[in-house]
Amino acid sequence: MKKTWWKEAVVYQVYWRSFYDSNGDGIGDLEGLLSKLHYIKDLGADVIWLNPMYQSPDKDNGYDISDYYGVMEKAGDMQTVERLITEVHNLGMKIIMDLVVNHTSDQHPWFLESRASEDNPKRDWYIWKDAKDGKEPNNWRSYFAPSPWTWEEKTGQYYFHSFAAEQPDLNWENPEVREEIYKIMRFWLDKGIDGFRMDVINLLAKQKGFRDAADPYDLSYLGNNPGIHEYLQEMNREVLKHYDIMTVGEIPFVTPEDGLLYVGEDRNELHTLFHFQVADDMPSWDMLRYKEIQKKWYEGLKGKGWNSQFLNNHDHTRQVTRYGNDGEYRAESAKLLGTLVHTMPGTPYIFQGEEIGMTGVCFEDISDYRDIAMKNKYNELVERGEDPVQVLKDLQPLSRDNSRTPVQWDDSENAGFTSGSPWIKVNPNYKEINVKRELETPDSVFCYYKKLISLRKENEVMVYGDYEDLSDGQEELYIYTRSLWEVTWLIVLNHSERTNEVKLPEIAHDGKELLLANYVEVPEEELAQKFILRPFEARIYKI
Ligand code: TEU
Ligand code: CA
Repeated sequence: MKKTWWKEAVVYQVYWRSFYDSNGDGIGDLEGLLSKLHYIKDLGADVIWLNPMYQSPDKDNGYDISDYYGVMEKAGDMQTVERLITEVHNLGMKIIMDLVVNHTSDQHPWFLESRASEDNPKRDWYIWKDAKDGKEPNNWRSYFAPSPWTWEEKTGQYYFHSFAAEQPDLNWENPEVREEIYKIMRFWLDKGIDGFRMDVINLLAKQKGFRDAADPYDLSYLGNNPGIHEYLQEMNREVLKHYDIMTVGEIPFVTPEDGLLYVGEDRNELHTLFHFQVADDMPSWDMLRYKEIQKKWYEGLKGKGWNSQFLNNHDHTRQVTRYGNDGEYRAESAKLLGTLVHTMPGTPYIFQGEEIGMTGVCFEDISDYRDIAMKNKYNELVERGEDPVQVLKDLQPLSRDNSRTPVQWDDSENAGFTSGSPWIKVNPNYKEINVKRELETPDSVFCYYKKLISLRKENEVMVYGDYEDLSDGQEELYIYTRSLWEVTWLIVLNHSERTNEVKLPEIAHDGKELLLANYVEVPEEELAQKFILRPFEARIYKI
């Protein structure tokens, strides 16, 4: 497998509006990020993934863009972005930005033109369809709305949106659209950014005919449709291959089989991808399922394509709450999950705040929630007659706002995130969980992450090593190796609130060197064949 910088990198995701507010308006901003770059550098991350900061009415926190060449006022301005790129590079890091080109804002001038009249030259830049028997053209649902079709009275047609009505989908069949997007991409790459995280990139090609779905709630009809690979290969030819960058596609509904079509090294499409077999499809921890997913992806991509590892982002509940234990074993389980993400094959991602073990929230009132997906869903169900209290309760655990609360910097008011009033409530546990305290505590989650990351830098086995699961069928224990040439690492994890006995594989019977552990004291006189793991204990050995 070819060695590249983006395989060896650790990516740190900055959801800037919740990162750090520099001017007291309650919203994080790029100036705030600039002032905290040293923190990210100190952690050891190599690449920053910056969520969208383009001009936008901000209905979906920047994923509804009205000007791809402009910067959202809340975030900063073009000079700040340029300074950010320079500063990140000066610190020896790289920066990738979101590319959101499946849809635009309904306020984008292209859409304003498109909706103006049926004969407007931009009409075909979006997807317009006649009504069918006086109703929507098909029975599909959209991510954020009951239907992906919104009626436009003026021209008597529906337009299509995979997400909210304020996010109309572009028509990628139109070559003018594609050319325009490539121009935008070159503009940002020429400014010096180091790549793109490509928002729902497998949704660009739509199903021919828009036929009714057997199960409208299974949204997979939205993605992986014929034509998608031609678009991505064209994008690669026209833009990507001319730069030394990294591209990571956000690819819902993808399986290891079709994943290779996107990231196969001989395919000339993308470098790596986010699949959602864990984050979207595994609501709570399920060890057997997780192992199965990892195994299939490893075997599917081995030697041919590259994976990404993450357990949360700005769309998913914080990992320690969802997949760990955010009570008694918060620090231990946060470290255990970090160990997993950083020792599984693929490029690891850290979502801001994860490195201090931030937890999810549960707001008391729907008015405290900001996320359009949550609010739309709530309204839909309540309007349908369901009990508002129950609806809120059902939606809370997986609300995207769970992970969007401000980064907790210290124990001062608003967790030191802003001197004003934060755009979304701060998690009340900031007095206990905050960066300041983490930096002062030698065995904190932050310090553990720092060690994990530096191990990766110093040891290629963690990046390029073969993976083998030695714990098939075990529901609480995970024992696996990574090996490269003569080097073998053994990772042992106990994902449980109980103590468990681990029978070690024969290769690990003698001569183990402990590289990292998430408990301070590790008994020295352990048996060669087995040892005891405490709740959420994780260790990495060289054997
Ligand atoms: O997310 C796509 C999306 O629908 C996710 O909510 C979903 O959980 C998963 O990632 C894919 O199945 C992207 C952005 O990350 C999200 O913030 C945007 O709201 C959305 O696209 C629309 O642009
Ligand atoms: Ca601000």
